[in-house]
Formats: sequence, structure tokens, C-alpha cells
Amino acid sequence: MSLLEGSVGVEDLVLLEPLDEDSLIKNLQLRYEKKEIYTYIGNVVISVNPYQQLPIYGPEFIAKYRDYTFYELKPHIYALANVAYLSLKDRDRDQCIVITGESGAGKTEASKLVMSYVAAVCGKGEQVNSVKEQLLQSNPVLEAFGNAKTIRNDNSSRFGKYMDIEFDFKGSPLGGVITNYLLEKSRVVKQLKGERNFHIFYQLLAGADAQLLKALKLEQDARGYTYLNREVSLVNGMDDASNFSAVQNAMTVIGFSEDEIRQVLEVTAMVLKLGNVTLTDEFQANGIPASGISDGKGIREIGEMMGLSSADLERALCSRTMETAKEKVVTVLNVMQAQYARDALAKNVYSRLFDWIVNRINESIKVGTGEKRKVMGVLDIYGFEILENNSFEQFVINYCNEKLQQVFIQLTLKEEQEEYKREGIPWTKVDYFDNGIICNLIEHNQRGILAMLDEECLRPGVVSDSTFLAKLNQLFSKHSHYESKVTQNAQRQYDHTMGLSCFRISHYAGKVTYNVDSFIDKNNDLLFRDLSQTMWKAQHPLLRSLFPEGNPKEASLKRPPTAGTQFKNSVAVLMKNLYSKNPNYIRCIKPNDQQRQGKFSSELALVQARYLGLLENVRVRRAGYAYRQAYKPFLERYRLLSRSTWPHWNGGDREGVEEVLGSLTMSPEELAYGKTKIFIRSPKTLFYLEEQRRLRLQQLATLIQKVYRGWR
Ligand code: AD9
Ligand code: MG
Repeated sequence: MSLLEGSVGVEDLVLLEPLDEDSLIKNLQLRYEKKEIYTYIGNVVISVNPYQQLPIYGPEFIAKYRDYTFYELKPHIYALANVAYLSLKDRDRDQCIVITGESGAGKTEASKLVMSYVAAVCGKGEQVNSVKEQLLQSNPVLEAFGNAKTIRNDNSSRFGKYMDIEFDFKGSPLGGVITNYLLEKSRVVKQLKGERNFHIFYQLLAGADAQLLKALKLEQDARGYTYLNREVSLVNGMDDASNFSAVQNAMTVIGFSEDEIRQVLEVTAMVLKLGNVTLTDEFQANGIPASGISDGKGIREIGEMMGLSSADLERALCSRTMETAKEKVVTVLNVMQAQYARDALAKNVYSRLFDWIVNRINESIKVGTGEKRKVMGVLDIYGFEILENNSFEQFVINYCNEKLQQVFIQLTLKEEQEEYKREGIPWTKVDYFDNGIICNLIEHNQRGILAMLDEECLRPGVVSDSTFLAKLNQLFSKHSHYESKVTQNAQRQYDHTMGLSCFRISHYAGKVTYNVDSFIDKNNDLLFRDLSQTMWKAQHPLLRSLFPEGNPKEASLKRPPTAGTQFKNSVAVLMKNLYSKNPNYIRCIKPNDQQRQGKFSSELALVQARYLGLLENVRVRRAGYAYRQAYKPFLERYRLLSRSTWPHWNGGDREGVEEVLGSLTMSPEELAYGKTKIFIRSPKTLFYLEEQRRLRLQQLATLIQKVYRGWR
């Protein structure tokens, strides 16, 4: 096997000649056409979605990658998982696997490959196997409730996920913790043409037997539900009915009781039924328009399921109570407002149910305190998004990616340079773009865009999306990464693509124009108190538990943090977590927009290669050394290659390494001796060393056999 195989391109982009965007993309394409979907940049794995099942996974391949070092076999996610796991187990270094790429690029599949690899190689025994099963079975459950068919991906994750898998000192799994980010809850009530709601709704309808449907007061036909996009109740190759039993089974394996599963399905059914609550115009005695519910049966059924009277439920949906210090004023909502309230309730119930499920899984897989553990974190999170219309969601998603890029820059590039400095090795400086300035523009505590948004949300008086925009324009008129119609006009630029209600940020990955429409509303994310208080009165235990703030005793005047602040805080926790670990990167690329096998669009791949900063990554790797290791373990591994260090060596580790490498024919530029580590420039040299070692081991084995035979 070679790292430099002409017909399939180079296996490590560090070896690319000449090095430019064009050759990088051509190399990926050449490999993709030969079904070689993985390529390295040093220890980073680039994965191009094959959109077909390749025969490169499963126990046989796991066994292969388990026994070889990184550069000996073809590039693979298994090789990365192996290095990460070994480093965790043997060197006691916590690891994180950061998987990025745009929607449909293969992140979730990659994360499952990592998990299945680790599960296959770590520990044995009944207890350990049951932990592994629980960890693996969390995937189908989270996918049922958090994934949906979108235009880009039939199984798109509509939430971000970070999972810490925890191991004992021997490297056997103990359990884990899952953190979820920003479920796209607007999908519960509305989907784009050609998309679906979350899988669970279709699974439930297709998979539940007559008895369950009756108990949940559901009709089987998905077309009967307003919240389910009527055109696409089926997805090619997806069997909703059998997935439903797989999900129920997975929940049981994780440890959900029968009663808990039933309650989860009941709440899911309530959400579905809420969509069919039809609100109509009614008029009050004084002629003011008001809303009412026309379908008595529907609301009665939901009320029964929730354990509420239909009158209470109707009141919560169709009116609003304003409380001042002195009095309570009840106003009736018009139809639009009531519809808004109904949808807000459905979105809230569903997203809180999702959080509850994540917490419930965590309860099952959490590890008791006190035990010292090693941790491997796996991050599968939405990639950078530039849509036609970018809103609050894209803004926070792109902020998260900006932060991930910062981690990448700091950990990979800076660390790289700093390590050379520490080791006293000459370093050719590589310039790279530090995106700290963009992160700051968004997250600065007092003067960032998120802080400005919060200020507008909390400010008394008339606030709107446009007052928010005006504030940004005033503050950032001179910021090099901020633009809007106002700042453009001030500089006499006339750009027809920029709308009046938009601002544009020059992200590291490109310019994105955001429309401020609904920013305030989405950031506030407030549920009318009437709704939360009514939900808290529900007899249904799970539903009730989702609305603790509805308890009048708990109701404090302090408002919960805004959606933006919550997201920023959870991103900060995530970053801290990643910084404390040794990073391993999987960069996923989507080869075409049609989810088709064998088709590689160079233009599409190029845009993604830029987002992912691949060329920059190669340049840094090339400027430096692809491989490094401390003298001691290096000497241990290779000392059998030189007669002066094998079988005995009494000198220092560094001197021993010098002996070993001096005895082989290799060019001096290939090596650099640092203070504590040996640095090797290209993977080829490492491969050569490994090859020599293998030959030598064979030789020794034959020798031992001969001696043994001689004894007999
Ligand atoms: V999203 O941001 O959640 O919308 P992902 O997670 O990046 O997206 P996903 O892993 O779901 O993409 O991959 C999309 C589809 O591509 C999968 O459903 C598979 O059909 C296909 N895929 C991805 N990776 C592989 C693979 N290694 N082998 C075969 C794959 N098929
Ligand atoms: Mg995904």
C-alpha cells in the first residue's frame, strides 16, 4: 500500500504537487471516482459522501484498522477512531472528534462509524456490552425525534449533538452524557415544500397498531394532519413502520419504562392533534373580533389526553391575561393571535419533550461520581449555512461554526507553531486568518450583536426588528466585517442585493446576508404565561413536568435567558470542553445536491473546501512536519532497526533515536530533532519506517523459530 498512488490520487493532501485549490479538488474527485472517499491532511480525515454502501465497514475492517498504525492502511474514519481511542486508553489523553460539514455531507453517518468502531474495540463482558448497547441505541431514538427529511437530506439532523463517552482507566466504557443544541422547532408546525416534519410523527402513524392508535386518538392517515406536509408522507427507502418498532425497542434498551414510552407517545400525539385545532372568528358582545375553537371534538380529545378541561384549554389558547401590580386584565385574542399561540404551544411542547428525552437518556447512561474517567467527545453539529433567506437560526448556527473555526485555528495551527517553538525547531511562519474579530463582533458581552439583540428584547418601550437593526448600524458602521444598506449608502456603495431589513457579516467562510425579520421574537422565545400555567395544571404527568414555570409558586418575575444568550452560553461550555481535549477532525464534503452516487461537482466541492479551510490546513501541515513523537516511545517502537540499539541500549532516548535513524538511508531534511520529540516531515518516511519494522519483525520471528527448532 502506498500513500502516493498515482491512479487514485494522493492519500494525504500534504503530498500534493502542485498545491492549489484546483489540484486539491481534482485529487478528491479522482479518488471519489475510484470509490476512495477518505483522504487525509495529516491526521485530519476528509470524507466525501459516497451515497452508496461501500464494502469498507464492519467487523473485518475494524479488525484490520485495529492492528495497524495510522498511515499503514488506506485513509479511513476507523484509523482516526483508532488513534483517538489508543491515545485515550494508553496515553490518558481525553479526546474529541469534531465532525463538520454542510447538511447532507455525512456527519451523522461519520459519528456513527466512530461510535461503532470504538464500541467494537473497547472492553468486553456483559456489563460493558450493556453500556455499549445503551450508548449506540441512543442514536435511533434521537434521530426519530430530532431528524427529518429536508430538501438536502432525507435524514437531516435538525439539532446539534455533542456526546461525551466516558471510559474507565482500562478503556472500557462506563457511560456518557449527551448535550443537544437548538432543535429546529419551527418544523413542528410548518415545513417547506418537499420536506417533512420530524420522523417520529410518521413512524407513529405508520407503525402503531389499531389499539395504540385508538388509545392516542389518532387516525392512521398522515394526510389528515395539518402539521404533516401532505405531499410527502413517504420517503424513498425509509420504512417508517419498522423504524417505529426499532425506536420503541431502543427506548426499552436504554431503560425507558413502558409507562414512560407511552407518555412520550401521548405527548407526541397531543402535538399532532393540536395542529388540527381550528380557530375561527367569533365576536364579543361589544363587536370586537375574537377567536374561538370550531372543532369541539378535537379540543375535547386533546383536553382528555392532557388531563385538562376543554374550557381551560380553549381559554389558554384564545385569551391572554395581563397582570399588573394592581389588577389582572383578560384580553381576547383574534384568530391570528390564537393561531400563533396554538403553534407556539405545539413547538414548545415538542422541543421540551425532546429535551426531556435527552435528559432521560442521560439519566440512564450517566456515570456515578467519584470514578476517575477518560473521555471521548463526539461532536456532530450543523455546518456553516448560507441559504437564500438567512434568519436568526442561520445567524446562531454560523456563529457556532465561527467558534469551531476558532478552535480549529487555535488548536491546529497555533498549537502547531507553538510546539515547534517549544521544541526549538525552526518554523517557516504561515500566515492565517484569525477570525477572533468576527467572533467578537457577534459575542462581545457588551458590544456584540447578541448583546445588542438582548438589549432590544429587554428594553421597555416600542422595540422592533428595525430598531434592533438601527442600533447595529449605529454601532458597527465602521466594522470591517459588518455591512448594511445604511453603511453602504454612507460609503456610496450601491448594492441591489442588500435588502433594507438586512445586515451582512463577512464570516471566515464567506459573506452572509441576514434578514432581521423575527429576530426579536425568536430571541425572546416567550410562551404566554396563560399557556405555561395551563399546561402545568394538566393531569398528564410528563406534559405537566415540561412546564415547571407554570407553577404559580415558582413563577418569578425574572425572565429566563433569551434564546441567543442560552445558545451563546452553551457554545461557550462546548468550546471549553473542546479546548480541554485532544482534537481529531473529520471534515465532510457533499459531492452533489441530488443525493446521487458517483456524481462529483467540482464547484460544489470547492465552496465547501473553502468553508472548511482545507488548503490552509494543508499549507500549515506542509510547512511543518506531518508526524512527531516523544523520543522514548519512538525508540521503543523502532530500536529493533539498528544493531547498536537492539537488543540493548544503555544511552539516552534521543541518542538512541539518532542511532536508529542514522542507520537508515533517509534524507536529513526529513527529520528534525526537537527538545523532547522527533519530527518527521512526510508520512512517506513514516511509512518507510513502519515497513522496515515489519520486515525486521518477520526476520526475528523466523530466527526465533529456527532457534526453537534447534532446541527440540
Ligand atoms: V445534516 O447536517 O444532519 O442534514 P449530515 O449529518 O451531514 O447532514 P448524514 O450523515 O445524514 O449527513 O448523511 C446523509 C446521507 O448520506 C445518509 O443518510 C446516507 O444515505 C448517505 N451517507 C453519508 N455517509 C455515508 C457513508 N459513509 N456511506 C454510505 C453515506 N452512505
Ligand atoms: Mg446529521
